[in-house]
Formats: sequence, C-alpha cells, structure tokens
Amino acid sequence: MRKLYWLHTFVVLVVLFSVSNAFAVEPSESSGWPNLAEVRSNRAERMEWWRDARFGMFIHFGLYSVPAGEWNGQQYGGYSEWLPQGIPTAQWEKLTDRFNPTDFDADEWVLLAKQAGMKYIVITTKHHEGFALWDSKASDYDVQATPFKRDIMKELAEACRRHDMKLGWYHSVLDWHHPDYLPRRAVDKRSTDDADYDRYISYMKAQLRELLTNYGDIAVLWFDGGWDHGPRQHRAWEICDMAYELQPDIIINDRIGLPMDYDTPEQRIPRGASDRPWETCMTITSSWGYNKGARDWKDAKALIRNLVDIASKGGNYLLNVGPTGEGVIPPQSADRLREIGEWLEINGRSIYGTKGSIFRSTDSTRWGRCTTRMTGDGTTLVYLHVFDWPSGSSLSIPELGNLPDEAYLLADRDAKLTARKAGKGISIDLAEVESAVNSVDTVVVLEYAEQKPVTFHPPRIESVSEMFIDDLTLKLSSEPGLQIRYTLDGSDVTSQSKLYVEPFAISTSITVKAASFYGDHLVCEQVEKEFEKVKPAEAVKLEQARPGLEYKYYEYDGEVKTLSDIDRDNTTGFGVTTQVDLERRKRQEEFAMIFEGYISVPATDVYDFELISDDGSRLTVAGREVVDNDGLHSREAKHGSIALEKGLQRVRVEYFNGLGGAELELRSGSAGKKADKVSGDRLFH
Ligand code: H79
Repeated sequence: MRKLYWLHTFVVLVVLFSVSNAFAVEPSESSGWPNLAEVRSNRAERMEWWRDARFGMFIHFGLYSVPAGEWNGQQYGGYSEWLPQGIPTAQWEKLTDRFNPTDFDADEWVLLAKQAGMKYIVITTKHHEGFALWDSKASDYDVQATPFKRDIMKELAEACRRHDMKLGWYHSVLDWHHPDYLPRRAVDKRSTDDADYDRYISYMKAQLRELLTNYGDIAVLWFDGGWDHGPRQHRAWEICDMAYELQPDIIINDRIGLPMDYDTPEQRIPRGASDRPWETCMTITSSWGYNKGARDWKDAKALIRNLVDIASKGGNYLLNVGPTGEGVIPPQSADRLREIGEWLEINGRSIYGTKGSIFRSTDSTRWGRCTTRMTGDGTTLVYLHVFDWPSGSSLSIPELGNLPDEAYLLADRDAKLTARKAGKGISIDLAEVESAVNSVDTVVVLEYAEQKPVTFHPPRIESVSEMFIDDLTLKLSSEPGLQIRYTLDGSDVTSQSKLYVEPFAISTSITVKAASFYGDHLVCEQVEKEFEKVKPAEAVKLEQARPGLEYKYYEYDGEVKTLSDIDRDNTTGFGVTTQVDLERRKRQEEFAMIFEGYISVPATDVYDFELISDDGSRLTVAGREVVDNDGLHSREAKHGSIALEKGLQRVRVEYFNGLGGAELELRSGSAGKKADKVSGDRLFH
C-alpha cells in the first residue's frame, strides 16, 4: 500500500480557516490597477442576480471521480479530490486512460439543479490535480487525452444556456501536475531546477483565457488553492483584469489572494451577517469529489435549514455534488436536492431575492430564523422560519415591537394568524394552523404595509476614534421607531435620562452609556463606551534627517513562531530603504526584517495605522506599541491608533516570515479617514 503524504497539511489548514476573513483590505487606488474603480463602482449591479439567487450547485468532477477515493485496493474516506496529493504525477496521469464518463448528460445535471431550485452552477474546470475538463489548447493534460474526448465544459455551457441557468468556473491556482508549479509535494521527485512560477501563471492565464472566451457568458470565476503565494506572485490583478475584460459582468471570489467580489467560507456558516457579499460552499457528504466510501450524508432537513440560516444572514449557499466516474450524480444527492426543491417550490418567496433577518443576531429568533422582503410598494414582509414548533403554539418574538397589518402562513395565504402584544414584544397564535406544520421549516409571514417593523436593538455609539486631542463628535444611532437616551456621568440610563437628538461634541475623557426606548419602555441592554482625551506624543527634533528607514535583515532555520524568537544579534544584512516592504529580502522563507527611523506627521492629530502582513509583524510609534500583528498567520490586517504631534516621530516595524507567502505593508491616515500606504518620502533616519 502506498503511503499518502499530506504535505503542507498544516499550512493549508491554517490558511484555509482564515481564508474568508483574511482580506480586510482591498488593493489601493494607487496600486496601478486600471479597472479597480470601475470594478468597485459596478459591483452591486454585477452582483444583483447573484444576491437574489441565494442557492447554487457546486460540481466537483475530474480524474479523481474515477478512483473515487480508492487507491491500490485501499479506501480513503476523506476528500477524494485530495487523493492525488500523495501520488506521484506519473501514476496519477494514467487515469486519463480510464476517464470515460459515458453516462454524462449535461441536460440532466442542469435540470436537476433547476429541480432543486438552484439558480447557478459552479463546476471544477481544473482541480488541484491539474487536469482540464475542456479541450485546452494550452495543455495536453485535458479531456482530449482521454477516451471520452468530449468537451465537458462546452456541453454544460450549452445545456445551461438552453435551460436559462447561470454558469461559473471553479479554477484551481494550485496545480500538482504542471512542471512550473511551485512548491512541489513531497512525493513529487521531478527536478525543480527549471521550474518557474511566473511561467506557470502565464499558463494559467492562457487556460483561463480559453475558458472565458469560448464558452459564452460566464457568470462566476471561483478561484481556489491560492494559498502557496501572494497576489503579486499570482499576478492576481492582471488575471482578474483579463477576466473582467473578457466577461464584463463576471463576479470573482476571494481566493486568488485578493478580496475581489465576494467571500467564500468553506464547510461552515458564519455566525452573523457581513458587510461583504458571501457564499458558504458545502458538501452533502464527507467529500467534494465522488467518493465510494462517502458517509455522513446530511439529510434534506439539515440542508434546507442551512439554506435558510444562510439566507437569514444575507449569504448564498453553494451546495456540492460529486458525479461518479460514469458521469452520474449519485442518487443520494439527487434525492436530497429534489426534496429541497419541493420545499422551495412552496416557500421560495421567503428565500430568493430576500434580505437577511430584521434582527442583528439569531438570538432574537431562537425558534428558527428570519428573512425579509421589501416589495415595490413599500411593504415589508417579514418571514419567520419556524424550525421548532413552540409548545403551546404561541410563537414569541420579544424583540419585535409593533403588530403587523397581517399575519399568515406562506404555504397558505388564507391561513390567517392572530398577532398580539406580549410584554414589550409580540406573539403569534399558531394553534389554528397546527395541522399545517412543516417539520423542516414552517414559514409565517408578517406583513407591514403602513409602518415598518420596529426591532429592539441597542444603540450604536459612533465616532472617528476612541481617543481625541481637543474634542470629539459623537453620534448615536438606533433602529427606526426607537428613541435613544444616554448619560455622560457614568450613571445608568433610565427613562429620565437625556434624549438623544443630534450629534454632540465632548472635550474631556468620559464614559457614554446609552439605551433604546420604545415609548417609555427600555427595550435593550445598555451599551457603553469610553472616550479618552490624550496628549499627542511630542515630535522629535533631528539635526539632520536623511531619507529612508534603516533596516536590519535576518535569516534563520527552524522554529520561529513569534517576533521574540528572532535572534537579534544575528544580522545577515542591513541598509537603508524608502519602503516598508520586502524588496530587500534575500530569500523567500524563514527571514525577518526590522525597520527603524522616523515618520513625518503632517498635522497634530489622532492617526490610525494599519499593518498588513504574512506572517507576523508589529508597529511601534513614539515608543508605544500601536499594532500587534505578531504570530504565524496568512495575510492579515490589524489596526491601531495613536495621537501624534506634527513633525518627526520615531517609528519601528518588525516583521518575520516562516514558510509560504510573504507580505508586508504599512498604511496610515487621520482617524476616521481612509488609510493610505505610507509613502517613502515620509520616512527618515
Ligand atoms: O475543492 C474543494 C476542496 O478540495 C478545496 N476547496 C473546496 C471547494 C480544498 N482545498 N483545501 N481544502 C479544501 C482544505 C484542506 C484540507 C486538508 Fe486535507 C486538510 C488538506 C490536508 C489536510 C482533507 C483532509 C484533505 C486531505 C486531508
């Protein structure tokens, strides 16, 4: 039995779990990326169909569908598309002789997606194994090398067009087959002497050009496996630029090292809503690619509730199927998808085109979930998804303040329900509709025509920063229909406290406490925030300020997990640089850099600094630690604030990279304003 080597397992895991939230930053306007402003400005428009769609089909199909998790008589229960990771290329390649999915029928796949109520399909054009499922001119490792010889992507694209289904391409940046791809797996014994990652990117670009040129409208580009390198090495901007040029309406996910259009939590549903569009991708069973040993099939009930949970948080659900080596979607998957379709047939109006919950947290709907629809005539429809039928058949919504104009079951508009006031909130009497209970999710509709629903949330206390030099403007905000009362003397908020009317300024250190009121009733927890008046750090007088920062460079081998593990006596290089970046490094991994000098501060003010790095970093200004971004991690952005006097201020940036991608960037701006990359002409020593 061949031993499977899980190279980079640790790195992959660390990266993957942070992949969906790692990119708090977008490339700046000054990055020289021509289409950026346009990409941003028409994003909402491009994504409109996708936001309404809510539900898509993910298809994992490739050479791995043939062995289906089995190698040399041994069954591997995990991700079948990861099986090739432990198998030398020359052996895996031979599967091309056995790839012959004669039962593949593109119409069947598309019609199943339709039946399931899915609005788009994303299929693996090439997974990590490197095999292309279309007729690729850029490679011989494609469907033409198999007995099948049919262009699977072409047939699917045509079927999608016939049945009015949106189609997207999954494409793996990671490639275990291409000789120019680096780094290599442990089992890959081919020499790396002539390998050139940049040439690999040119190859990937050529393949993507084919996929985005020859197959009609492509709705989505779904990158994966971009964790071995940073966006610069992937030439991510150039690649995305090409995609937008060839397919102006395309939307691109976040896995080529840039955040692009939407985030992609994998195999998990986030706790709450997000500012950025997002899509949870998930398997029905324990593998993406078909696996004969598949177990743990999620039942239709769990899948429907996942879809509802996701919709209630404003996300999309990309649910995976793995067709067999013969090209058939397993009946266990197909059955479940049809069941979801049946539920959607009746309840789809509570999913498609909806917004998330009217509540900030799922704690407000402990019996299930909530989605919302705004109709053209200004009516708000609140969909209450009842997973757990309440004992006593009275559904309590303690954080919803006003009665709807009408309440009824989505499945039966004539099944009118009675809503009544209950405590500060309301409750819905479900006794009469007991017989209509859907064991998966019964949807109750609350119709607000005349007024908007009033939800009980704590106020938000907003300001550009939490520290200030002279004075600071505070703004309190809450939900429509609620009033805010607050105190500035540390006492608790009561119905006698001052009523908030408009933003106000403070000029001493204080604690603000605030709460929401509905009529005379306090309807939320009190919130509080401290604001500190500070003295700006004094500027430094220098006899002579020379341009650039001084830097020291270190190389090390072995265990380094934090900046404090670096042996500071062991410098292997030093000099002066005008940029806080990694240009001066002499190798890609296991090195550290420390930059020291002065930054010129244009005006006395509170400044926000942002330090972006892969792996760890730390920023010290005027002798105070401002940003701590230390530790082994993928690209991560952290912030910190400090009050500074105009003039020169001491600055130090410490950085190290373990294995894998390396990146460092420092940004700064006045508190509350956009932070820009710190330009070289502001740095001195
Ligand atoms: O295409 C699907 C996965 O193959 C791909 N992304 C989705 C959409 C993916 N790549 N990496 N990962 C998912 C996560 C990595 C999991 C791993 Fe493992 C843990 C790799 C090594 C350890 C799973 C378990 C594979 C081998 C062992």
